[in-house]
Amino acid sequence: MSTNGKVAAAFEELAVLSEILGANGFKVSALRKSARTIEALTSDACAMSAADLGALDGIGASTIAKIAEFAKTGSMTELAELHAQVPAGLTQLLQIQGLGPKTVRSLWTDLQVVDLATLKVAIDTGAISKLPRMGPKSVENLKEGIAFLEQSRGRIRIGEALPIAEALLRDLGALPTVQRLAYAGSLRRGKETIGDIDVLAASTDASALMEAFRTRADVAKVLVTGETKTSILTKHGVQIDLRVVALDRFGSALLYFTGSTEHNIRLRERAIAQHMRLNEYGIFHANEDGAVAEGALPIASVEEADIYAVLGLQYVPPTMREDRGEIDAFATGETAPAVVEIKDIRAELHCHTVASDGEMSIDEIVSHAQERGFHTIAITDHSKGQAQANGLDEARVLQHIEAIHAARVRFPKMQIWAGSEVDILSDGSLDYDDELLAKLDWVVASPHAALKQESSIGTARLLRAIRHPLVHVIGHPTGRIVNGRPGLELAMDTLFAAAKEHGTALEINAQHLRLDLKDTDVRGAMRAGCMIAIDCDVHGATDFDELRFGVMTAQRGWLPASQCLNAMDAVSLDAWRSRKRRS
Ligand code: DGT
Ligand code: CA
Ligand code: CA
Ligand code: ZN
Repeated sequence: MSTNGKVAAAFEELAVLSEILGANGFKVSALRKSARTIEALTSDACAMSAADLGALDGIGASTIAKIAEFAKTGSMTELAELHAQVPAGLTQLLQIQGLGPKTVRSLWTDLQVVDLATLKVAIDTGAISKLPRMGPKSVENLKEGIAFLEQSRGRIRIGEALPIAEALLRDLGALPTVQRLAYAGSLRRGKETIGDIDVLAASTDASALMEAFRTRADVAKVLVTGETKTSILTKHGVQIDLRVVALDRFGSALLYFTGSTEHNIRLRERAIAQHMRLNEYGIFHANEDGAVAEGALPIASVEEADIYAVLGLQYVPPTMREDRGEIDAFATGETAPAVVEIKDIRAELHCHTVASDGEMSIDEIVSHAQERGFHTIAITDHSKGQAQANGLDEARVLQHIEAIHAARVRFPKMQIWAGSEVDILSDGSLDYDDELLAKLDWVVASPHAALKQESSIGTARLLRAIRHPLVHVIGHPTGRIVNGRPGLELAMDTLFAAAKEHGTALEINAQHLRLDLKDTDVRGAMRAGCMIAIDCDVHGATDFDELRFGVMTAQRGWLPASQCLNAMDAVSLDAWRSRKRRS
């Protein structure tokens, strides 16, 4: 947030708290007006003279004094005083759709409601109906608002957030006045869960842009709106922050709002050490006392890469901006780590046909893989223990192998392997015997049940599968579901060492529900020298699109293409496959 944004937010907060405390309407609207005026300023309010501020519409002496105090101390005494008078849980109620400061005040003074819990009590006991304008319909709306707030708290999976952001960018990008548009934040960094979606835009008509954003069909509630920032909640409970920035400062704003905060702190420290200053408006020369001269133009601000270059760094991909050693690794002159990219992926090594729980026939899956420019596909339907997924018994496996091999004549350019996703049973044995496994071209072994085993037992179970000479890859090694279940708690370093020793690959299951291995474990496996398969675990045609989540997770684990099976050429991959079973 820029200083103006912070000052405006402070005035808005003053207005809300005053209203809850029962201040007169003139005072409340004056505070709101100050907030809007400051928010819309094109120069830094804290750096403006009292005379210049006073000339602005709606800015009086007390506002000027508060801005001066904020410029000096970074806070406002009055704000702290008001906060001390209002229970913290009370202001949180404002997030409930349709609940404004006036009603919150009545809830507090008439019914002694101080937070969400006491509000629920007031609703359950019927006390709420004592308030004016609280008929049965309003109470019903309030209940819905509470349920919605509770459900929308917390983080959503990246696979849910990314399509929302893409649809938004498509819509806003269609406005002729929009010059540049990007999503930033954790979404751009490819984190497995997203707190809120951050979008940046440069536009010749900011108010038309904000209007278009606020009035989209998907919007359930506008949380804040102003000239430079609008925050909304979607009907699915996702918060989206849209910020308008200057076109010639887009790169620095994108860098700032992509984060992570920790990465940005490192960059700012580096700037200071080189007598420069980095902020969301650019990278600047600093004068003797470390400040930026007023009106100074940035050394770089249009593209992120230029700012990195000024700092003596190569461009750091967003997925690696977590302060996990990337600043040193990307210093100019170093050989920066090159991570695997979507375009490197040429094989899918884990997929299911209608034979088990997939939606496509063998030919349909193979043609999808071919259309995506892949050279290899391994078809890996479930083993017999997965009865609910129509897992194949021995007789069906033998038929299936023949059917898969028969497809080779119809797809002469594709390398097609008959495989299985064989269940790793709770003791680490596999769901098929070795004789059958040996007949398969490709074996992915995965845990599906008993995912709450004690760590030592789970680790021994996985170790047994890793050591099995006929297994190529361990599929979704922990069995976790993002935001769903934790999965097996394993001694990862032990598994990585064994996987390296036995040449068994570990999977990054690219399904956004799984992302298993997760980013930090990918980093561990990468360092241990393991081979990694990034697989979409395809059940339907759209699952191929999950690849990007797997690749971002791989990048977050610094995985180079050279350690990714799916990035090998067809001949090398086939050689790896046969060598694996000989060793
Ligand atoms: P999230 O939304 O919880 O998944 O995580 P982020 O990383 O998207 O965080 P968010 O939405 O709070 O802010 C987006 C980025 O903006 C964040 O990664 C860094 C930057 N940023 C926001 N506020 C601040 C701040 O007060 N200080 C610093 N240094 N950076 C900030
Ligand atoms: Ca965010
Ligand atoms: Ca945000
Ligand atoms: Zn599976």
